Amino acid sequence: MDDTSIEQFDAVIIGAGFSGLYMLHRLRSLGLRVHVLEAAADVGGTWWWNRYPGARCDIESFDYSYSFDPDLEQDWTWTERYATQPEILAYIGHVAERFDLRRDISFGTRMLEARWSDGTAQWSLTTDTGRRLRARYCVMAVGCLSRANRPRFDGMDEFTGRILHTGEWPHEGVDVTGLRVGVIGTGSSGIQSIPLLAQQAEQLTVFQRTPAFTLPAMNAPLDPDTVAAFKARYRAHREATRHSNGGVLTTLAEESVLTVDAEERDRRFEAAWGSGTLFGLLSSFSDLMIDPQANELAAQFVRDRIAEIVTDPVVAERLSPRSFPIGTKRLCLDTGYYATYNRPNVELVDLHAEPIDRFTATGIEVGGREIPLDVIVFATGFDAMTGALLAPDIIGRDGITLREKWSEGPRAYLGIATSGFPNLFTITGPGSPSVLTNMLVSIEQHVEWTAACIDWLEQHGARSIEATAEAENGWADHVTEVAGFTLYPTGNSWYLGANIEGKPRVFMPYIAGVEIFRTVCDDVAANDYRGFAISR
Ligand code: N01
Repeated sequence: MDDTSIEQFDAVIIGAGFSGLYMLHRLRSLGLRVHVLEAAADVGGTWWWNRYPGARCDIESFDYSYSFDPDLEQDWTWTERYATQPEILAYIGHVAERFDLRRDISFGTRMLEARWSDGTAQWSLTTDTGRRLRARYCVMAVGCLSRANRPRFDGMDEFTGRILHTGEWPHEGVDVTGLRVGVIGTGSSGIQSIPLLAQQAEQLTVFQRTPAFTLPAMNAPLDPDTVAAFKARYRAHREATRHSNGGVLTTLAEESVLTVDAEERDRRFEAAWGSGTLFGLLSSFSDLMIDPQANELAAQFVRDRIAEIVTDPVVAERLSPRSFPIGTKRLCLDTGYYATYNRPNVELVDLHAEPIDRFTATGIEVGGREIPLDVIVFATGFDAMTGALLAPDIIGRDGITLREKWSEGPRAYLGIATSGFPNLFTITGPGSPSVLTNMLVSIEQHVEWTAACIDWLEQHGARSIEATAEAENGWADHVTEVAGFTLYPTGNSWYLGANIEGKPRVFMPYIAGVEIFRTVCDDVAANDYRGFAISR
C-alpha cells in the first residue's frame, strides 16, 4: 500500500449534523487535527435530508438549539415556537459559518469502511470517493434516525409515477398540484406532511397500518417580547434543562391518575392537550407510562378528541389507536392532522382491513381495488438507532465487524463505546437517553463527555480506550431492566427495532433520563474511566 495517499488525522468524525459539528468544534479546540466525512452536500444531517412539506421540530425552538455558547443563543432569533426544517437548516448553517467548521468537512463523501489496527492503534477509513484516512479516534455522529426504511411491495418497479421518501425528499421540492398522491405511513413524518399534501393534491390517499397518537402542536410565531424575555433568562433555563429528565422543562406530576376524580383528570389532560408540548400529557400524572389502566385513561382522552374533530365516525374510529399503550410509540405533534380527514379529497385506507396487494403501473391495489396514483410518498420511517451505525463496514479487533457483534442487538457501554472497537465513539448510541429526550441536550452531553475523554487520553499518553465486555453487558442489562419497569417495551415501536423485519428486539434508548445518565457518565470519568480498559 502506498502510504503517501493516506491522510493522517488525530480524529475522524462521521456525519455533519448537530452532533458531528459540535464534536468537530470541541476536538478542534483541544488542538487536535480533526476531519469530518459527510455524505450530504452540506451540513445539517437529518435536517438536510428531511425536506418534506410540513417538516418541523417537535421540541420548542429555544430548546432545540446548542447551549454551549451564550453569544450564539443571544445572536440567533427563532421566528416560530416550533421551527420549520428550513429555519433549523439555516441555523445549522449559521453555526457552521460562525465557528468556521466547513473547512474541516469533506462533503459528498461517504465512509465505507473503518478498520482498527492493534499494531498502530489507529482506525483506517475508506470512502466512496476513493479517499483513505487514518486517525487514532473515530467518532460516529451519524444520528439516530437517518437510515431510511424502504419497505418493498410487489410490483413496485412497475409503477410509472414518482416514488418519494420523506427522509430523502428532493431538494428542488415537489409540486403535487392537481396530482393524485398516496402516503404510506402515519408516524411523525406522515402526520406532518399529510395536511399540506392534502391542501395541494387533487386527491390524497393515506395508507395506514397503525394509527398514531398525535397532539396539537399549537405552533405560533414568536413575538419579539417573548424572544427578549426568553433570552434574558436563557442561561438559567439551559442549566435547568441540562439537569432535567427529558432535556426540556417538564415536571412529572406526583399523583396517580387513578387517585383523582374524573373532573380533575380531565382538567389536567385538557391543559396538557392545549399546551402543545410533546411531554405534557404523559407527565400530567405519575403513572401513565407505568400502569396500563392509568395509560388507558390518557389514550381514551385522545380518542375522544379524535371523535370530536373527525366528522365521519367510521374514519374517526379508524384513526383511533387501540393496539399499543399511548406513548410507547413516540407521540407526534401536528398541525391540523385529524381535521384533514374531513376534507372531501382525502381517503384513509386501513391496511388491516385492506392490505396492499401490489403496486401497479398506475397506482396501488388494496383489497382487490386499484387506487390510481401519480405520486407515492413513503413516510415509512427509519432503521432507527443502529441502521446508520451498521451501514458501513466497521471492523474492530480480530476482524470482527460491528454488524456481527450486534447481530443479536446492540450492546454499548453508556451508549458510547463497545468492546472490541477501541477508540470508537458512538454519539447518542443505543443505551443512551437520546431519542427519549431533547436530542440537543443529549448530543451536547455525549459530545462533551467524549471530548473530555479524548483529552484525558491525550494527557495521560494512552494508546487506546475500550469498553470492557463486563461493563458493557452490565450496562445493556441495566438499560433493559429499567425499560422493563415501564410500559415502553410493550409497544411495537422503532425504539425496539420492531418496525424493521428481522431486526433483533432490544429496547435501545436509556429511559432513566438525561440527569441520571449525566451523573453516571461523570462518575465513570471521575473514576479513571471505570468500565473501560486503557492501554498505554
Ligand atoms: O417514522 P415512523 P417517521 N407498510 O417509524 C408505517 C422523528 N421525527 O419518519 O406503525 C405500511 O414513526 C408505520 O406503520 P407501523 C420522530 O422521533 C420527528 O414518521 O410500523 N406501513 C408507521 O405508520 C419519529 O418518531 C419529527 O405499523 C408501513 C410509519 O410507516 C421518528 O423520526 C418528524 C410499512 C413510519 O412511522 C420516525 O418518524 C419526523 C409498511 N411496510 C420524524 N412500514 C419531528 O416532529 C412502515 N410503515 C421533529
